Amino acid sequence: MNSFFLTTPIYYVNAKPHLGHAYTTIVADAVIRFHKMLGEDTFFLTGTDEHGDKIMRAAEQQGRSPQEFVDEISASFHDLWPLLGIRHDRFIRTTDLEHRRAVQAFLQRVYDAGDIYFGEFGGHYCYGCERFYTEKELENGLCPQHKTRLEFISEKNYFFKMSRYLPWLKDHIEKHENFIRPHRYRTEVLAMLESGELEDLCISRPKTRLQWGIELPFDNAYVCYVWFDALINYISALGWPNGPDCASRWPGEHLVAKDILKPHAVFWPTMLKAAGLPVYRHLNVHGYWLVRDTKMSKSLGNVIDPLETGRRFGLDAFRYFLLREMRFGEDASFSEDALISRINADLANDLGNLFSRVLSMAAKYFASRVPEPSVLMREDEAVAELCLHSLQNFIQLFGNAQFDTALESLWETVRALNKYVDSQAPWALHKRGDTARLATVMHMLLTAMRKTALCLWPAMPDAAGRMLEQLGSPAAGNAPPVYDLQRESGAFDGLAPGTIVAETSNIFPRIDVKREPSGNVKKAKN
Ligand code: ME8
Repeated sequence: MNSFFLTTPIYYVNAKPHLGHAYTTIVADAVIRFHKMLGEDTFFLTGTDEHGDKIMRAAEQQGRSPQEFVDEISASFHDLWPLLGIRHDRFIRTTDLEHRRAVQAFLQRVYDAGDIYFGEFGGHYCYGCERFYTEKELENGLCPQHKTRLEFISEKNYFFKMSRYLPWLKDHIEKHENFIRPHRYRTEVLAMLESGELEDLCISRPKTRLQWGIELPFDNAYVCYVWFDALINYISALGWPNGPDCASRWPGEHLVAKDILKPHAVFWPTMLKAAGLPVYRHLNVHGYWLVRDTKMSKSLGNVIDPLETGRRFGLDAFRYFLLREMRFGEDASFSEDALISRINADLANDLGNLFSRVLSMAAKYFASRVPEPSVLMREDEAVAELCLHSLQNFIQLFGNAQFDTALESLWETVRALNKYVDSQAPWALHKRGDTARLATVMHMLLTAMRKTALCLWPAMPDAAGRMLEQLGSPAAGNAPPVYDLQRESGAFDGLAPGTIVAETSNIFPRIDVKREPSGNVKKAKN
């Protein structure tokens, strides 16, 4: 069995989770579910990043000890994920003992190999980014991310000889087209590598300045730089260096937003190479969720609460929206208007309507039993072909991290099925007493609806489960996988004649909006 290992970033615990974190983790959950349906042995890792100045300062501001502070915020991430339908296999915290040991083992290994040296360093330090900036990287003297004035710090530190591995990295990226995807980020990283701006990486902080970190195994006056510590979570969670899971599950894939492209695309692969480990398979990079054209972030205070939004509009609809609305790799705008439009257009009108009209016709004409089809006509064959084609497209696109286009491809079938209902007019066939033709049309519709529902399980596990149940198929489970997507896309089958289906369906009710004079959207009660 193929194994598939996927990670999200481990989130900083300086504030509570917001829509941005929820997006990455929901996408990861959907990708994991998709790979389960391909019959793979999946492992899904997420967690929290708990060391460093940023956390230390946030704890100090609240007058609390760092440990007490990180315990509370880490729990708010840990406890949120199941409420968003997310099922991870492991939640790692960088304050875990096994992680700290793995980081020390990693440091020692790279040190012993001669890739860590001691030297003097000066740079503009941003506490928000937890990194030094060179003069060239500043924008008008300010941090390019946080737009704050930076402090110049000069001190003795340990360095990782990253520059030694940069030619190898460039070569690797050039040879593996999809190593970093979408392509715009691959291009960005290659430009970074060609610019000559990358140097060795400062990987320590003197304890005189920071204590909240992992002590270097070869010098107890220093702690490890938070990024060097954090990236190692991707293997420490698998029990590296000695755990058996590491050998069977690594290399995996990563999912991150563009804010942390450089540590994942440059630091991490060179660190792995220096430690003699294989590099990851893919780095999947998405854009930012914007709110009124500004990046949503904890520091800007314009955050959307994912739990509240999921509860108000329905968790499955919310998950669908996130996957469908953002073109993976590009920025997207979040607004309740956009969410409501998607729910009403795609879910209520297209998909919900299809289910409700077809199931009520099946109840009326065949007492809710799947009828036996008779001879297929050209238009029936076209429906079957389109359905299988869109499933195959879906599999290819979803597997290639093009989630929005994958769902769009499914909707081609959903819309075509609604048109097929209109053109075949089952009510007219019934009136004419053409039962054989009516049975074929209804059979085609129910079979295609079942295939569509299967593909929706990764994005909308609950709703897809209910759709499948309405079609007399068991809801997809977590393990072992009930449905084999690859096989399902190869034959237009799956619904045995005689199967009992639901009499009605109302999975995605329309949301009626009333506008307040202020322009705020108010959700009307259903
Ligand atoms: O960077 N839009 O943690 P972090 C989309 N601890 N995604 C967003 C987002 C937005 N507006 N805001 C945040 C860190 N994210 C490090 C990672 S990994 C070894 C260490 C998501 O809490 C997105 O996944 O700042 C982004 O990459 C991540 O949160 C940053 O989380």
